[in-house]
Amino acid sequence: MTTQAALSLFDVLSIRRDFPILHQEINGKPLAFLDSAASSQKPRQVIDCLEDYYRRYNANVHRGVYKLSEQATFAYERARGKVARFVNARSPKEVIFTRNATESINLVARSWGDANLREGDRILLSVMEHHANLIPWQMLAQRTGAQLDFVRVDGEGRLVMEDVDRLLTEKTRLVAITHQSNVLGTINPIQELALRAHSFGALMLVDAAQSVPHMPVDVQTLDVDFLAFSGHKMCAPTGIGVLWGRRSLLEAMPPFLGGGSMIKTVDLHTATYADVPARFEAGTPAIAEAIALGEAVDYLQRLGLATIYQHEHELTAYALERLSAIEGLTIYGPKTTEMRGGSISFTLDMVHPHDIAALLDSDGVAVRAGHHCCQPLHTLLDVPATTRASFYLYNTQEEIDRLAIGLERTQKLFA
Ligand code: 7TS
Repeated sequence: MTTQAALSLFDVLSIRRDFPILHQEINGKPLAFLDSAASSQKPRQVIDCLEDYYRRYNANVHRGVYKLSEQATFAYERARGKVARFVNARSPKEVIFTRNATESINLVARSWGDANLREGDRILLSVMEHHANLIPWQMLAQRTGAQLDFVRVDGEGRLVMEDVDRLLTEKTRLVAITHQSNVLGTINPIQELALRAHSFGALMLVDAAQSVPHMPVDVQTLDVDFLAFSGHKMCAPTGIGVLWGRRSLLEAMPPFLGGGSMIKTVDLHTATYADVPARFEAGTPAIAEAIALGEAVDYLQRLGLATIYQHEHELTAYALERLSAIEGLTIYGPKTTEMRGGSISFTLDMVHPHDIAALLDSDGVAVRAGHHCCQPLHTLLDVPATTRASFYLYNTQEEIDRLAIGLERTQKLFA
């Protein structure tokens, strides 16, 4: 199928009509939003859902016996069910609402990590991890005396799988690796990694912040133990994230935060804790945001994650082709779309990544520049920063043309 044909099957123009924010001018030019890896835009269905909650049934959950509280509780728990089905969890009890992927990973590090890790234990990470899947393990290592090992990446930005074989031992208690790199775009072989981790008795945690929004993710097929992701990267509001965990593991884990809603009984000196997931949801949760996450899941599922993935795949192929043709431009990460998602980071000779982003912004093209919270990876790539374009379901070929034209102009300006 040609790129044009594939794109036309996916009715991107009608999808764009769902996203009010896209229909505006920036610096006198139509907005081309190419920074969805940082945070996605929201369709009107999700915005309306938030408003509907506050207008019609705003109330705290799991406490009131009155109508509004029951309605809010029902909608909040229904959203949990939608998320559970979305990742093919065995039960909604395996879904814990957090603030974001960062908090989900910290929850595992604090709760499971502190209870289970000892001096001499090892945690296997990769050098492409976002700080969210690095710092919590550094902190855990400092608390427990555990040590961190790192799988390297090759010149194409792929994990060096021989490192996995070399570094995985009986001492490894956890493998924590990203499903899709937010810098390189690399999609990692999670199923294979989980298989190898389990063969050494280690658990497998997946940072799915960049995969769940973009492709079908099934925790049973992947056969992993923990999966963390954020609502705001998948058309939902900020302030809501998810930790999926295998139920037997969650049930054995101590609480992360203490407070209301996470207890069974309390006296002045001790308490017993609620069952999962309530045990891990202390305090008033992000009710509206969780309900709107459920709406975002409905929205993505109506289109189909395989279809969304295919659309982004076509856009990425086109972008790789266009950007590779620009003189002095270096792309970091896989140069083909095989096992690759739609985050493309690059440098342009003689031009600072921030200047590129600023010049593109003057054309209405929004991209991110910096180390993208992956400073160790940038150190290894031997660049302080890159510029990154990232795509989602509402992006078009025409926006990639504008990116490429803007980059060609920038290159000429600085040549
Ligand atoms: N993991 C990965 C792979 C990410 O890309 C991000 C956010 C996170 C974890 C953390 O997500 P949060 O919602 O908890 O903040 N990545 C980016 C990015 O690439 N640009 O801005 C945020």
